[in-house]
Amino acid sequence: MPLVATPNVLAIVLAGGEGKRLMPLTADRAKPAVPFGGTYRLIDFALSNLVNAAYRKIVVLTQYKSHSLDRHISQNWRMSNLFGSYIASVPAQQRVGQRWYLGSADAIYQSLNLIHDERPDIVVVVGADHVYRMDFSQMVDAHIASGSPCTVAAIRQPISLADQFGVIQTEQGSSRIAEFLEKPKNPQGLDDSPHEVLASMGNYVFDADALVDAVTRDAEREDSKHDMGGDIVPDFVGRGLASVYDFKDNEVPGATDRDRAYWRDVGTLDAYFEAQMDLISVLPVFNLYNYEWPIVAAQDFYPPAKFVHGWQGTYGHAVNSIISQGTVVSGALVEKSIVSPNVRLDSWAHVSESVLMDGVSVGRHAVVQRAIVDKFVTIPDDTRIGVDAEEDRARGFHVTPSGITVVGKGQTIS
Ligand code: ADQ
Repeated sequence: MPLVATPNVLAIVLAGGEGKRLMPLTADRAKPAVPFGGTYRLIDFALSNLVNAAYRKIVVLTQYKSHSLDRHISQNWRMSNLFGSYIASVPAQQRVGQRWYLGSADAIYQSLNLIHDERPDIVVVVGADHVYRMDFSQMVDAHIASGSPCTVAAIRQPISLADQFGVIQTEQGSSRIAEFLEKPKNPQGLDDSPHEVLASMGNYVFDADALVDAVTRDAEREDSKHDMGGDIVPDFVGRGLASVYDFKDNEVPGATDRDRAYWRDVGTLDAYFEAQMDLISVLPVFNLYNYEWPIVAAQDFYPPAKFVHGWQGTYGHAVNSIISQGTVVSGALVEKSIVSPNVRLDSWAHVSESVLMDGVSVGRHAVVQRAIVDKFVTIPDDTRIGVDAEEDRARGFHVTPSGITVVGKGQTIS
C-alpha cells in the first residue's frame, strides 16, 4: 500500500459494548454513554483524543441501547463537514444479513462500506470506555515507521488484572508481538517486572487494506467470536505482522508528571467509582483542567451552580467536590463527591464520597455516602443510602464488592 506523507486516516470508535459489569448503570444505555466526572460521558475521552490529534473523519459504531449515545454525539459532537470533517454515529444496519453485530470485528465487517467510501490509508480503531489522554497521531507515526500492518497500543498493568485484558509478549529487543493472549487466566509476568503484564489498551492502528482483508476472512470463520482482541489481533500476530506501541512513549501537551501515561479501564463499578474519586482529590492524578489537550464536556445550557442557606439558616456548602452547572445546594453539605448538572440538595442533607448524576434530588436530612446514584432518582427526606449494606440490598440496590451502593435510573426509594 502506498503510504503518503500525511496519510488519509479514518477513525472507527467501537461503541457497541453492553458493559455488563457496569450494571445497573448500563441497564438503559450503552457503556460508552455512561456519565462520568459530572459533565462527561465515557466516549468523550476517546473522541476528544481523536479530535485533539486532528483526526476529523470519525465513525462511531453503535448497537446496544444506543439512544442516549446517539443523542449525545449528535448534540455535542456535531462537526461541520467543511473539508470533509465528520463525526458520525452509525447504528448496526444488518447490511450482511438479518443479525446484529456479533463481536467488535463483525461491527467493522458490517460497516466495510464506510472504509470503501472513505478509501483511507490507515484505520485507527479505538474503544470508547477508558479514561485517558492519548495523541493517536504519535501512534500512527510509530505504526508507519514499524512497517507492520497492525499496531496495538499497550500499557503495563498488574498481573492480577490480566484476565481483563489482551496480554502481549514481544520478541526480545523488538516491538514485534510474539504472542497475544486474550484475557488469559495464568499469564507470565514481564521479565523485568514479574508482577506486571503488558496489556492491550484496545486501541489499534491498521493499514486499511490489511484490516479489510482480516475482518473479511474472519467473517467466514465459524470458530471465531468475531472479536478484535480475541480474533483479529491474534490473526495478525500469528502471521508475524503485529507490533506494539508503548503508551509510555506518548506525550500529550500540558501533561504533568502525575498524569502522563494515566489510563483507566473503568469497566467495573469499583474502578468507575475510584477513577472519579481521583478527580476530586486535591492533587488528582488525572488533570481535567489541561486545556492544551481538552476533554470536551457536554454542552448543556444550564444556569451556574448555586449555594444558598436552607432552612433555619443551614449552610449550603461543598468541599473537595466537583459541582456541575444547574445544581442548587440549599443548606446541604457535600463532601468528596461528584455532583452532575441540575441536582437539588436540600437542608441538612449530607452527601459524601458519592457520585450523583443529572437531576438527582436529595431531601432534607438524607444521608448519602459511598454511593452512585443514577439520573433523576429522588431521595426522600430522612433516607439513608450507603450507610448499611444489608438495608441497601434489601431495598433492591446493588452493592459492589468494595461496598459502594448503586441506585439505578428510575429506582424508587421508600
Ligand atoms: P473488552 O473491553 O472486554 O477488551 P469488548 O467488550 O469487545 O472488549 O469491548 C471493546 C470495545 O468495543 C468497547 O468500546 C465496546 O463498547 C466495543 N464493542 C464491543 N462489542 C461491540 C460490537 N458488537 N459493536 C461495536 N462495538 C463493540 C478489549 C480487548 C482487550 C483489551 C481491552 C482493554 O479485547 O484485548 O485489553 O479491551 O480494555
